Amino acid sequence: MGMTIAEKIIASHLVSGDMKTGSEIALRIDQTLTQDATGTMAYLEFETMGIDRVRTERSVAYIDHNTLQCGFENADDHRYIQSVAKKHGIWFSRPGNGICHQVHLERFGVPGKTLIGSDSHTPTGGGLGMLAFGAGGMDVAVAMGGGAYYITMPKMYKVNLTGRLRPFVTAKDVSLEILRILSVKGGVGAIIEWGGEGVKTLSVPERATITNMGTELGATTSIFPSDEVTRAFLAAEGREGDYIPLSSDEDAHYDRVIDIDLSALEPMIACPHSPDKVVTVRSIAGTKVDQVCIGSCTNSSLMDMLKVAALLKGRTVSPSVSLSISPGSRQVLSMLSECGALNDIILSGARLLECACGPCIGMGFSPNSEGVSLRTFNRNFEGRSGTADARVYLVSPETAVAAALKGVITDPRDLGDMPEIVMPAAFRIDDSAVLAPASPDEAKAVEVLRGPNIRKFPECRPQEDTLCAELTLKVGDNITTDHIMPAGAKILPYRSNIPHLSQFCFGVCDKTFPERAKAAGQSIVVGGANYGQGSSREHAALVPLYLGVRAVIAKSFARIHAANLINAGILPLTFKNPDDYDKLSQGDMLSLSGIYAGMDKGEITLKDETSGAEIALTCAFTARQKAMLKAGGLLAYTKECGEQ
Ligand code: MIC
Ligand code: SF4
Repeated sequence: MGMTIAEKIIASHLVSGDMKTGSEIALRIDQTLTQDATGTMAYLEFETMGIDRVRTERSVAYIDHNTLQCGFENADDHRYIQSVAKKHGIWFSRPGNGICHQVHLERFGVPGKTLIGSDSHTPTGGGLGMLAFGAGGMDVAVAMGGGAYYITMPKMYKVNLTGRLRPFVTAKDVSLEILRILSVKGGVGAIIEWGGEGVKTLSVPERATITNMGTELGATTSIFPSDEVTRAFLAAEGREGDYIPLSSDEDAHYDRVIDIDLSALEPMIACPHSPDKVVTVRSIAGTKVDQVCIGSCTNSSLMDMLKVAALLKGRTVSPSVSLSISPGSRQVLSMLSECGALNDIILSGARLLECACGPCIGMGFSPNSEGVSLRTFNRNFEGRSGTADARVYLVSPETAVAAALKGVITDPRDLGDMPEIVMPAAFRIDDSAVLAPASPDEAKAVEVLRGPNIRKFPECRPQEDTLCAELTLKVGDNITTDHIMPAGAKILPYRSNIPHLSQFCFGVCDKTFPERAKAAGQSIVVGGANYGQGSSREHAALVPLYLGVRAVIAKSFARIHAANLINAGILPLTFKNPDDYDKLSQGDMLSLSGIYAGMDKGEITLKDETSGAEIALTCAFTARQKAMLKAGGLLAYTKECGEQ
C-alpha cells in the first residue's frame, strides 16, 4: 500500500517502533527550535545532560516572547540563552528578529526534515513540507543531545481542497472552517495532511497559517505537500537548494477524509473563548469593537501585511478602536518599509509593535475592561489577553482591518474591491540578526551568563508503588495550559523561576490552589476532557510538580501536556468510565496502591477514602514511559539508562 507524506517522512526517520497506529515510535530529529519563554528551561535541562555540542543538523534559539523587559529578568534570560547557544552549537535569533515560526519558515525550514520545537505552534513548518512537532522543553533538550523523539503513531487524516479562495476569504478562514468542523479535540491523535487541487492555489505562508492552527485542533501535526509553490518560496528566500518534492502516493490510506471547497468559503470568526466557536463574520456583523490586533505566528507574513497596508491606505482607523500591528519578522518589516507600505500603515493611525509575539501572549496591549478585541491570532482562551473579562475573537487580517476601520465587526467584502497585491519575486535576505555559534574550539572559552532569575528546576521524584493524597483541585473540560500556568506580562518574565511562578498556578480557576497544594504536601488534581490543551509549556507540569502534585486524573489529555507530565514524573491517569468524574469531590482523600502492577496491567483502582467509592482508572503506558515514571522523569531516566 502507498504512503502518506507524513508516513514517508516518519519511515525515513524511524529509530524504533512499528508504524502501526497507536504504537510508540521514536524519530530521529533533524532540527530543533526554542523560544525564550520555554527556552531557558530547555537549555538548563540540556546543560544537565553534560553534552558539549548539539547533535542536530540545525538548532535555533529564538527570542520573541519576553521582549517587554519591564525588569532585569527578561534581559538576563536573553543573555543566558545567547551565551548557552554560542557555547553549545545553537544559532541565536536576536530579540527583534521576529517570531520563531515565521523566521524559521523563512530562513531554516527544509521540506522532508523533522523539527521539534518547545512551542506548540512548531507545526507551522508543515507549510513547507516539514514534519514538525511542538514538544516540551525536556524533549527538545534530549533531541538537541541527539536523542530520539517519541510519539504515538498517529492516525492519518486528509483534508481535500478543491476550488480557489474568493477575494477577502483567506487561509485563516480555512483554519477556522476546519476548527468549526472538527472542534478543538477533533485532531487529537492525528496528523492532518492537506491535499487536493486547491493546494496549488495556496502560497507557503498561507499553508503555514493553516498548519499553525492545526495545533488548535489538537492534532499531532499538520503538513502540506512540497511542490512548485514550495520551490518558488524557497527560491525567493535564496534557498532553492533546500527544495525536494514531496507528495503522498495515489493509494495512500487515510483514516478520515474531509472535503473543503475553497470557492464556497466565506469570512469566518471564532467567538470567545475558544478557537472552535466559529461562525460567519456576517452573522455577528455590527458588534462593537474596542481593539484590533494584527500579527502573531498565524498571520504576520509579508503577504498578510501587504494586504493590510493596501486596505488601510488612505483610510483612518475608527476613533473608537485601537489597532496594533506586529510584523512577523525583520524581513517582513524591512520589506514593508522599502516598498512604502509601512507608511500606509502608520498614516492610518495603527500602532506599530515590535516583531514579536506581543499581545498574543498577553505581553502588553491588553484590552480595556469588558473590551471586545478582534485578533488575527490563534488562541482566544479566557484571560490570555491579560484582561480577565475581555471578549477576544479570532479573524483574518482582512476581517481585522474591516473592523478597525468601521468600529464594528464587519464582513471585509463590504470594503469594496480588494486592491491587487504583487508579491516581490525575491525576499530581502539579511541574516545579520542570527548569530552563529562558536566553533567547537572557541566554545570552550565561552562563559554561560546566568542572572538571579535563573533558578533550578524542581526535583522530579521517582514514582512510588502507593500514593495517598488529597484531591486539591477539581476542574472541568478543556482546561488549557493558560489555566494551569498563565502567561502575560506580569508572569512570563519568571519562566526560569519556578518557585516564583508557583504563586500563579491555576490562578484563572482558583487563586487559593497554590497555598492549598503546598499545605497538603502532596496532592492529586482532577480534570475533565482534553486536559492541558494549548501551549507546550512544560511549566504547566513543572510548577504543579513543585507544588507537590503527584498525579492528574482526567477524562482525556492533550498530547504534549500528557508527555510533559510523564517527563516531570507526574502520573497522568484517565477515567475508564468518564462518568466516574462526578464521583470525586475536591478535598477528598484518594489512594492508589499497587501502582507498578497497575502500570503493567494498564488499569488501576482508585479508592476515594472519603466517600468510599472505588473507581477504575486507565494507566496505559509504554515500557519507556513506565521506566521514566519510576526513575522520576525524563532527565533522571536519560541519566539512568544513558539513553540519548
Ligand atoms: C503560546 O502560544 O501559548 C506560547 C506562549 O507560544 C506557548 C509556549 C509557551 O508557553 O511559552 C506555546 O504555544 O507552546
Ligand atoms: Fe507567539 Fe502567539 Fe505564536 Fe505562541 S501563538 S508562538 S505566543 S505568536
